[in-house]
Amino acid sequence: MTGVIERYREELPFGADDPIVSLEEGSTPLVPAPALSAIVDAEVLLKLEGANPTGSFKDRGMTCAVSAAMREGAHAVICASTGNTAASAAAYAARAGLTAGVIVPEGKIATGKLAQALIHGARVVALRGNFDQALALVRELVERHPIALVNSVNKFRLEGQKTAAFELLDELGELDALCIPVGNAGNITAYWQGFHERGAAPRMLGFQAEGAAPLVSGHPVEEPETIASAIRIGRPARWEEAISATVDSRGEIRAVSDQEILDAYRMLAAGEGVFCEPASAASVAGLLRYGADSARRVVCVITGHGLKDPQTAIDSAAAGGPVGVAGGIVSCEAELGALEQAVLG
Ligand code: AN7
Repeated sequence: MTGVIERYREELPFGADDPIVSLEEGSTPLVPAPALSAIVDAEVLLKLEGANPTGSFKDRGMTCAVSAAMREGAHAVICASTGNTAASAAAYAARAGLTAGVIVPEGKIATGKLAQALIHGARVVALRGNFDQALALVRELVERHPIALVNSVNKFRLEGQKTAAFELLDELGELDALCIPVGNAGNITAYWQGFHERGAAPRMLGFQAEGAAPLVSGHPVEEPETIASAIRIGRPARWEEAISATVDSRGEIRAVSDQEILDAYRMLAAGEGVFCEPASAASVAGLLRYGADSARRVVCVITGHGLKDPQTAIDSAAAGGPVGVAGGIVSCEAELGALEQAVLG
């Protein structure tokens, strides 16, 4: 397979001679979700963006942002991030031989994402502040220094991420609704751009965590809070675009609670065999809470892999769940009788 620039080059702002930095992202699985389909009485499919090279949808945008940075002769890239953008920027910069700086809210990003940024050789800056402060500062920083900003305020990020909409249309022909988690609102904007360019208009159903839902309340949240650390964002950079996408598609942006996110997270893992990170489960939590309306075919975007955030999985499994997830770990002596008891008891 090829990366998204090669696959969709005629629909992207790259010529045949442009340098391309790719890890063969995109072309991710679109799997049916029979258990969910039965619950909501619609055909539900899951777009598994955690299957991208660094484990999230960010790679689609990063191949474009870093390729464009190379074309412009940049030597360094930088981003503010709740974790996944940092991991992706670090990987693509390493691939390109560029320096990467990532600014993350201190103590607030999942372990796997931190591990990725570090091992790919990025300079990791832990900011004593939240994502919104990090993004505001980094935007000022790039005004003063020749460093390419690879957050989704960079239009090449959206260009790359719109390819996920192309893949859905190429595979399904049509769909009625798209359920998607919303943080900085780049991805919902990119999907809508992709659908629009192809003349399609599924309803865009965006979901924010209750404690970080500025697009639902209509005003910025100064101190956003949610277990879904990836979408702990109070001042989305693509605010107007996200609102336009939902208005133009007759969709909506609504809130789900952390409890609903965790219930959906466990349901996906135990009921569908799909392990995602908590933020990704917001799309499914929203579908479960608000229903499919009249949609017959719904795609939920599963934005990041569950292995990004192992601690939440361990804590969550130990706490048990509504779908009968086994509790903690069963300790056992190295002896057959004890093992029989442990396995069958
Ligand atoms: C798994 O990495 O903002 O609405 O800095 O990691 O486009 O922001 C991550 C966002 C959904 C929300 N799901 O997408 C970052 C960052 C996952 C994410 C979102 C993010 P946007």
